[in-house]
Amino acid sequence: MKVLVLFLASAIYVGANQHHDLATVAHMVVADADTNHDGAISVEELKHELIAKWDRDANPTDMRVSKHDFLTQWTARYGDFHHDASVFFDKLDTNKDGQLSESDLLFHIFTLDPDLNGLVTPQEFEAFIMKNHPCGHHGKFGCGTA
Ligand SMILES: [Ca+2]
Ligand SMILES: [Ca+2]
Ligand SMILES: [Ca+2]
Repeated sequence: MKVLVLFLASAIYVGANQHHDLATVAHMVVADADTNHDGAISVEELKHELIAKWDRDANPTDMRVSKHDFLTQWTARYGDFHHDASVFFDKLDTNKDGQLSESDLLFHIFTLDPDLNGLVTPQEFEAFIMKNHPCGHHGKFGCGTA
C-alpha cells in the first residue's frame, strides 16, 4: 500500500514536471519492478523487469533486451531523452554486444546493490543512475536540453 501511494505520488509529480528528477525515476522503476511489494527489487525481480518484460524482439525468450527495445521503453516510461538514454544503455551494456542481459546486470551488482543484501532499494537505484547516466550529476533527466 505504501508503495502504491508512493507510486501514485510519483506519477502525479512527474506529470507536472518536464524533466524527471532521478529520485522520482528511481522510485518509479522500483515500483514498476517490485512484484512482491516489499519496497525493493530483488535480483530476480530486476531480471524479470528489465529482461523478461522488456524484451520485445522476435525471440522474446532469449533473455536479452536490444538497445532499440530498451531506448523505446525507457524513454516512454520514465521520460528520458533518447540521446542520454543511449549513453546510459552503453554504460549498462558492459560486454558491448548491443544487448542488455543478465551478465551485464551481474557486472553492475556492486553498484546496484552495494550492501549486497540481494535487494535494490529506491535509494540504491538512484545512486546507480547517478553514477551511470550522463545526467546523473545533474540529478534529473534532460540535462542537455534544459
Ligand atoms: Ca520486491
Ligand atoms: Ca550486453
Ligand atoms: Ca541493497
